[in-house]
Amino acid sequence: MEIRPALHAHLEWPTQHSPLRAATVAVIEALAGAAIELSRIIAAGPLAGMVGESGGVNPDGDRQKTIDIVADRLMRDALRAAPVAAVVSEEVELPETLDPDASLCVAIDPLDGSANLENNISIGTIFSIRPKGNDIISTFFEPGTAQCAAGCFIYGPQTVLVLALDQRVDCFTLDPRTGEFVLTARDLRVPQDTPEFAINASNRRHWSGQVRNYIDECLAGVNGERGQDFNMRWIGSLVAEAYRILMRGGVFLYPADARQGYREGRLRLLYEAHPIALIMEWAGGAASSGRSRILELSARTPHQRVPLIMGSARAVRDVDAIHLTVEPLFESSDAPLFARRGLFR
Ligand code: FBP
Repeated sequence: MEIRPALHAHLEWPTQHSPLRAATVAVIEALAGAAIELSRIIAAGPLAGMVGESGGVNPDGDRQKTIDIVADRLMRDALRAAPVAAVVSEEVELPETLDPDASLCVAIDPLDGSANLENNISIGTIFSIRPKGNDIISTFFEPGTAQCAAGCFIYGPQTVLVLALDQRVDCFTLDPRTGEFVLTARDLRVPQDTPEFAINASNRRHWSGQVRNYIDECLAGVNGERGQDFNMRWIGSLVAEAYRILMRGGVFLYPADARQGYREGRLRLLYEAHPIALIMEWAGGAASSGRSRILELSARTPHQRVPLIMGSARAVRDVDAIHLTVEPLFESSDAPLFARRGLFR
C-alpha cells in the first residue's frame, strides 16, 4: 500500500534547512489549521448558521457575506500566531502589521468566490508568501517573482491544498477521518495539449479585439485557424478553474474589458494572480496579462486588479501572440496594455 505522508511530515522533509524555509513552513501549517476549521464550517453550510450577508462591504465595495468575515478572521488569527510581519487581506483595506520582526509577508484571499457557496460549488482560500524586504509594506509592491511559496485550499467535494513550494507543486487532500492533510499528488505538471478554454462569454461584447480573436478562433474548431475543436468550461470560481487546469490543462482568461471597473480585469494581483501564477509556472504552465508575465508585475496598490490568462504554456503563448498582433481597444493608466489605436474586430 502506498504511504501517503501527512502535510507536516512532508514539509519537514529536509530539502533545505534555512530559517526562511522553516518560517515558510510554519505559515503554511498555520494556514492549513485554519483551512481545516473553515472547511468544516463550509461543509456544514446552513447548519453552521453561516449564510447570508454580514452587512459590511469589502475594500472593493462588494457586499461581504458572513462566511467572508469568518474566513478572514480565521486566516488572520492563524497568521498572527505565525512568523508574519504583515498581511494584506482581500477583506481589509490596508496592509496590517503583525510582528515587525518576523521574516515573512502574506497576501491572502480568505474565501475566493464565496458567492458560489449558495450553489454548493467549490470555493477556496488563496495565499502568497514572500520574504520581508527592508521595508515591511513595500515588500507587497515587489514583483511576483519575490514569492517564496503560494497555494490555495479548495473546499469542494474534497478539501484540497495545492502548494507551490521548493519550485514544485504538490497536492494534499484533507482526510476527514484524521483531520490531516495528506500528500495525494507529487510534482503536478499542467497537461500541455488540452483544447479547452474558460472565459465568461457573457462579456464578449465588452472584450478587446485580441480576446475576441482568440476565442473566435477556438470556436471555429477544426476548420478554423487553430485546426481543432475546443471544449469550454466556466465555473466562476478561480480556485476550481486553476485546479481543473492543473489536472486537465487548457487555458483560463479573465481579461480586461470595457466595462466600468474592469479596465484592468477583475482579479487581484497580490492575492489572486501572483499566487496562481506561481502555481502555474512551477507546474510547467504559464500566466500572463496578455502583454507581461504575471510574476514580473508589481502591484501599485494593495487591491490592484490585473487581466489574467493562465494555463498550459502553449495556449498562454498563443493568447500573448494575438496581443502582439492585434491593436488594443481601450485606454487605461497601464499603457501600453490599453493604449488606444482603435481597431475593433
Ligand atoms: P471575488 O474575488 O470578488 O470573490 O471574485 C473572484 C471570482 O469569484 C473568481 O473566483 C472568478 O474567477 C470570478 O470572480 C468570476 O467572475 P464573474 O462573475 O465576472 O464571471
